[in-house]
Amino acid sequence: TRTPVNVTVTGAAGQIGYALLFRIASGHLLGADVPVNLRLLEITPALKAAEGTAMELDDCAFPLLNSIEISDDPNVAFDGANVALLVGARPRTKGMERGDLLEANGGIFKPQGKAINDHAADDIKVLVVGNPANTNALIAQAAAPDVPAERFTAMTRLDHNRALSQLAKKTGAPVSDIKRLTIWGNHSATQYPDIFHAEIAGKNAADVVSDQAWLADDFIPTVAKRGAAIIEARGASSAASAANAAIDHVHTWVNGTAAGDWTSMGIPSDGSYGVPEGLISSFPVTAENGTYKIVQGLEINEFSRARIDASVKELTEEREAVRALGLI
Ligand code: NAX
Repeated sequence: TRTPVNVTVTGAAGQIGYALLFRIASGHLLGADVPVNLRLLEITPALKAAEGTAMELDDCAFPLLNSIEISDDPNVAFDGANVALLVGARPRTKGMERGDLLEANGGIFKPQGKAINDHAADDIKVLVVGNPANTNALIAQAAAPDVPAERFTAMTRLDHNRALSQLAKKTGAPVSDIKRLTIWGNHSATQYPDIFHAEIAGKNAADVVSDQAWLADDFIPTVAKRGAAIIEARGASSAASAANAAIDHVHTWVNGTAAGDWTSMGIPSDGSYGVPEGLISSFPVTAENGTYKIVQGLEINEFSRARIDASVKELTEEREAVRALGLI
């Protein structure tokens, strides 16, 4: 049998944690033949709730779940971690300034990055879900100088999946017919879902839609503001769909993209497509054998260029702000 993989989940007692842990334990994260050791990190007051979730995990008798450990110490929770899902974060509360939000999250992601640096396994792969995800990933990465920078990623897969679904609805095509969609930039309202390179059953998606007004006034804002629409409807933020996207992100990273397709991941820029080096921005990527590559050579039209630049500008400002706070 295979050696179990150590998977650390932070914010394990939260609502995304609750939707995520059972799918990791049932084999959806890494594969139906890969046993896992779950390491749950929570803040002290939430340890009891995490224990309750662990009791339920026990009660599922998952054949692939080798062990569960719960801790409020990042040095313990990240010890030997092969995969880390950083879900717990400080949400923006009413009246909170951006600087305060970034500072509060720096207090979470800087020590977690250091603990990953000092204790995680050599093959560690990190996905940051907790918002502001791209900049939190940057903070964690900066605190982990011994870990290759490209192992720190931020989640835009939920945005990617939302865009797939909206495009499928508009065109009547099944989502499985849609390939090569891209989310560019920040996981925020400035993100840019790009259909100009996407294909629907082999035909260019922008040609199939051929409705510029729908694209600019409906599709892009619907995808970008979907999180707020879910809160409005549910009275709580996206949880099951966010957990599903986290599963998709790691599964694709580890097991690869399908031939002829790509996905979207927030990753450290190498300068491609004019995105300043080091910013953690969403790109079209392919993955193979546990590593990913930015899809190169796509032609970026004027419509796309302006939107990518606007989102990248926001990321640059966030980087400046955390730099000024001494967080990177
Ligand atoms: P919850 O508030 O339900 O859960 C967060 C959990 O994190 C809590 O149990 C809390 O005790 C824990 N936590 C806080 N600080 C911690 C620390 N230092 N170490 C370990 N655990 C800590 O939030 P939930 O709905 O689960 O959302 C989690 C994060 O995901 C939020 O930041 C949210 O904004 C973000 N999201 C990101 C998305 C994305 O696409 N990238 C989409 C969904 C979601 O909005």
